[in-house]
Amino acid sequence: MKFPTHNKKLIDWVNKMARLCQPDQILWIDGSVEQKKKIEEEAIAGGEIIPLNQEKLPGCFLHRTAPDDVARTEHLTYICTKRKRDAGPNNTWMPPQSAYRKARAIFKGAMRGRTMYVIPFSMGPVGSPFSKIGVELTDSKYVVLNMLIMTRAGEAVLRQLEKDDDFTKCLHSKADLDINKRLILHFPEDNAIWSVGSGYGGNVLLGKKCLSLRIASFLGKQEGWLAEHMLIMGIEEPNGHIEYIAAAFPSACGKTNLAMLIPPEGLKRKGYRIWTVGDDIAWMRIDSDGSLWAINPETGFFGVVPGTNLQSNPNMVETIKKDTIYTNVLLEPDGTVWWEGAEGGVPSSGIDWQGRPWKPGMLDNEGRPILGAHPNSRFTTPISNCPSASFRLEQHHGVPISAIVFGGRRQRLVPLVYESFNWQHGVFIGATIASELTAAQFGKIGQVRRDPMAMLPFCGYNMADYFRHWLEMGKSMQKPPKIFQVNWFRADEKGGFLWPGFRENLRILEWILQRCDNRVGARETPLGYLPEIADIDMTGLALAQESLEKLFAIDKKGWLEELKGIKAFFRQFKKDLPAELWEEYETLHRRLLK
Ligand code: OXD
Ligand code: MN
Repeated sequence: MKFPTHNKKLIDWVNKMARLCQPDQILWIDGSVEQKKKIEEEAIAGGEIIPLNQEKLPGCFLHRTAPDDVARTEHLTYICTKRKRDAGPNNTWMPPQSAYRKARAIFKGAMRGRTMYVIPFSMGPVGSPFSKIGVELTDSKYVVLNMLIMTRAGEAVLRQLEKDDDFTKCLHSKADLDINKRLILHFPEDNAIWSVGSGYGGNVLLGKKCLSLRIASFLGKQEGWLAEHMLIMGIEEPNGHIEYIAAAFPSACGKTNLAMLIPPEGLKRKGYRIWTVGDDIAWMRIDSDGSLWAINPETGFFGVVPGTNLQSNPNMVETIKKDTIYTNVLLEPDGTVWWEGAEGGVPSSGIDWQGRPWKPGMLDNEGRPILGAHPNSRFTTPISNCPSASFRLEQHHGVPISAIVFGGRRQRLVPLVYESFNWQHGVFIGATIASELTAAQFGKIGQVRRDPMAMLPFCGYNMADYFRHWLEMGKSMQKPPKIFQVNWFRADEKGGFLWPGFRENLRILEWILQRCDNRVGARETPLGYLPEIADIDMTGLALAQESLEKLFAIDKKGWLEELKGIKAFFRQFKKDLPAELWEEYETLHRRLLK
């Protein structure tokens, strides 16, 4: 066959993988509108996607996954390093030889009767020193169409690969979509990813979690940069100056909503405006000015649909009106879509996410309501359609980061906001972030799961080494960003939220930015620097003084208890944990006892 590249490494690898998977044909994705259209038509004909009402939702499609293939399967996700120690205690490990052997047996002949698509893609602007190239081989048209939204894919990337032949080798096959033959394998030492047996985005859009977090975090450690599970947003201040922050939150804590918030009425008078750079992933490097700069390697949002409405996220409501692939939502009779928590009323009938007739109020065998959309149903949509999209998305060095924010969901203990004393203390805060599980999702209310830097499911190597890398990065910067922790979820004794959240969170970001250039003071506490309540602009927000005080209260006894959980978490890393983190632990302990 004729190859559209001279890159020998790429040609050899495609040939080798084709011999293994035995597709009927191979098609190289060039990124053209015509080719995309053709693949869409074939996907419609084969039932992989359903076109939606093109008047109301132009360029939009619906896809349904298999009912047991609706989320990332963490227990089938492996880090395959030669030494178990290098995967660390928080990853599931498999030795590379057995991983390849097991997967090869499933990939063998898996693409018979199908086309193998070759998707050359760039995470980050093509040719930027911040970017990385991957090539995904897949037998799924859904994957191709999603990758065309989420990444820069096509010919320009192949041209870049003529100059620099390095790329992440990403192999995916749906195979039989059998959960018993599903494996999501990462080989950081080979710069390779093999995913088989799934069609769910987080498992198969290999540029996303697999490359941009697991493999990239490993590359970042080797090359001196950071790949993080963070949103990036610009806050345009009343004087027109834009400051950028990067923020890490575990899943289901509102990253996407925060990244594109619309200022609350009370602050609008000041002229604030938000610019969205990214909602999920940040790649950050120390640039020649000695400070930290960040790009969002993606070009789309792959977000959770339920709960998206004008109250939670008006910019997203606007974004997903066109050029969007919906996965596992309800199909209405007029060819539009609906999900629980959508704007407007509940439809009187539809086809649910599993393709079955649906009416509101239907119950399953156990008497529970049958949902129209799966709770993890998704939209895949281009950032460029978002009304708050930053004008700096294509800039090769990204944006300068003034503040790093860590957050979790904590009903008690953690104040609404506080600032770390310095970088090392900030790394300790990030390393000990935890989030409470809600009864509806995971059982025991209040149970805390530690999720360092919100990277627990995404760090591609030993987290002790990852913490060390963070500490080293701080030493290499002339002007490191300040590090903060926020908690939008603190509750009163009855469990009611004390803080309204959503757009009101800008009031806290305003204080953070004022701290970054020393425009406002703070009080020193055992935890870090806390705001004077009067320094938070509360114009237009009626919140009782008592609630505000509770939001910033420090429960020393509770924190001493918390330290026990942190100690247990740190101990699993044994002697690998950087001494600096134990040092921070001890000094926090001493400050709390004073
Ligand atoms: C995501 C996640 O899909 O964090 O972004 O699970
Ligand atoms: Mn995420």
